[in-house]
Amino acid sequence: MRLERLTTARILACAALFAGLLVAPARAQEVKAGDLVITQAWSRATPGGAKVAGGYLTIENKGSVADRLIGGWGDLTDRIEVHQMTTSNGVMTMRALDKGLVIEPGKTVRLAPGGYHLMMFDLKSPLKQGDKVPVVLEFEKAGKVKLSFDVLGVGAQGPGTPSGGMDLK
Ligand SMILES: [Cu+2]
Repeated sequence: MRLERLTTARILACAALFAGLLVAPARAQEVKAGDLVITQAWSRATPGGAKVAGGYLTIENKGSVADRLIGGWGDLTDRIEVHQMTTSNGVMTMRALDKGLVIEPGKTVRLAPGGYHLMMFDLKSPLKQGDKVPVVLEFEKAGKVKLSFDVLGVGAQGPGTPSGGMDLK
């Protein structure tokens, strides 16, 4: 069992290396808004008919006061909520952060699968790998910030990961 896991990890590490050799370093989109710097905004392709999709990104607060990510909307969705995924006693639960997600000064907050994430509701069309999905995110202090999610593969864990769906075109 343990051996098997190690082997899988090795294969994944290999795949990552291999992908890294083939794919030119992706120039990550960097969006500045006031004291905030937002990078690595991405989402996942939605399999047949799914009406919701997650959104992930990294937010750095270079300022001296806290800001708060409240939510947003976009071309394909009228409602984006900030959610938190937690696991307790083996059960995963998701809840909306009604008061938003605080980005403390000097800190970097990463929204990623299994933790904080954005949730796009009532998608008007499916997300396809390779698409860019324009959204507007609303912050308490930085205001409305335009950016787009890079749509990766269905099982992607993030940009640049083996299953990240970096296309080789
Ligand atoms: Cu959610």
